[in-house]
Amino acid sequence: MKVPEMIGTLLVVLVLIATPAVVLAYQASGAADEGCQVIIMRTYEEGNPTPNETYLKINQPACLRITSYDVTHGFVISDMGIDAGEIHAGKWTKLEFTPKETGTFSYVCSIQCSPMHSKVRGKIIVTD
Ligand SMILES: [Cu+2]
Repeated sequence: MKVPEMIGTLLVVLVLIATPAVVLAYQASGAADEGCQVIIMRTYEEGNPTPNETYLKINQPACLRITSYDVTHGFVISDMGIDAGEIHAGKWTKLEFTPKETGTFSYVCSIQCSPMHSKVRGKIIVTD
């Protein structure tokens, strides 16, 4: 094989491998859903969910993409009647809803995730 052919073959192989890898990495990053805000659940020992405060607008469709940094967590916003179910490490859960009231709403983890489980919480802040 001549050098230009080798370079051409190498480029084709690189594109064939790189394209799916980039697409998968992008989807796994949680950035695939534009307009969704990301919440990463963590045990209290690992620093609690980040960010700890998430800002939403009243009467505007909200989208949260939630994942876990460590173990399986739950995600419940009691005052909004929302339960996102189990949040698994490395997997993404998409939550869509429209806040109908302004205020600060706590969310909590609903699964025994660590000895300090009852302290795993964050805030959803809905503004005008
Ligand atoms: Cu927990």
